[in-house]
Amino acid sequence: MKDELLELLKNADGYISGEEIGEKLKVSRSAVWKEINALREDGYIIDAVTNRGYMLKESADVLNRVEIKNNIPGALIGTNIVCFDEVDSTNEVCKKMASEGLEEGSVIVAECQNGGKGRLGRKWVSQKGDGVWMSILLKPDVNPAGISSITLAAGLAVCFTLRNDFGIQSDIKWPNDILLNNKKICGILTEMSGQIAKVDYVVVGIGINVNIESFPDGIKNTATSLCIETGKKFKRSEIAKNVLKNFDSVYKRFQKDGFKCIKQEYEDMCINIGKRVRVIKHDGSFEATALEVNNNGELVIMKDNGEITTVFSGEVSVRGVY
Ligand code: BT5
Repeated sequence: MKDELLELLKNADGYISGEEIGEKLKVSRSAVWKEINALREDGYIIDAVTNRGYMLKESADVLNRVEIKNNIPGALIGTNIVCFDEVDSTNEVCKKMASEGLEEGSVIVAECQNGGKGRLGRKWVSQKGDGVWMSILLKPDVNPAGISSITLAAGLAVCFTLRNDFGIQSDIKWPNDILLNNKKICGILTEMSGQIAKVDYVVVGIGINVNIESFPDGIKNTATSLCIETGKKFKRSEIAKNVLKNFDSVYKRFQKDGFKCIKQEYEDMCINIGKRVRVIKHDGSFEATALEVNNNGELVIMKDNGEITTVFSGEVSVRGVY
């Protein structure tokens, strides 16, 4: 009932009386009062005036369905939001729920992950209340080779959101990192379930460091948060909602024409293009110059001997040479 009450308060034009809320939600006025207080405990500021009722003055920094849901008609991504307080990893929860029939476009969100994951078994620091840790379920009609560019599409949506909706000049580091002032602010982990020629589903996990004030020793020189870089706190649900909205529109274009239709926008935000990169493969590393991202989402590089070749995201890790 808390979500329904919040929805009523958010959609009300000014004050809404306890009686009207009670009628709409089919509960007593004292039950309304109890839920109003529960919302206040979450951090919502709600005005109560005798004979007029309640008015929402300010939303809280909480991740809930009402705050995050994508209400744009025809949207696929973000119309069904499932929130948890603590999980091991939102990707794991999403995969489990996918196997139980979770609908496409659903998003699993958690306040805290005690087993947040990066690629190749690496850990993702996901402390409570300070970040957006979420996973999106997609069922794309592509072959498994095309999956890695979904990560690029998600990265584009995050970078676009930070730049265009929040005025934060972030960059993409190919393939899956979003950087702010050369430090990592967001990572993306895409996992797939399927057979050789057919994808059953894809889970796109996005971790954004929002209000984190300090990081553990191991990553404090490479990781950062929106709060550290801007000196401001952000409402995490606003970031999550905008990312989902933008990912929805990027993904729709991607589904129609593949990576090539978002290639230019991606390259414009990609910090590596025209720069020196270090390509780290399992059998050694070398320096090269990044030329472009091709229509398949692979990074085209020129080796120092003039040879032009491509690297794809599953194969290598690319470090900037700054
Ligand atoms: C990634 O891996 O960057 C993918 C991160 C995906 C996290 C999301 S959160 C929601 C969903 N559920 C999950 O369990 N995961 C996804 P990779 O490129 O392998 O980078 C991992 C490396 O980044 C680590 O080895 C650390 O060096 C560093 N790192 C760990 N936590 C970080 C953080 N919060 N911010 C910045 N860097 C971090």
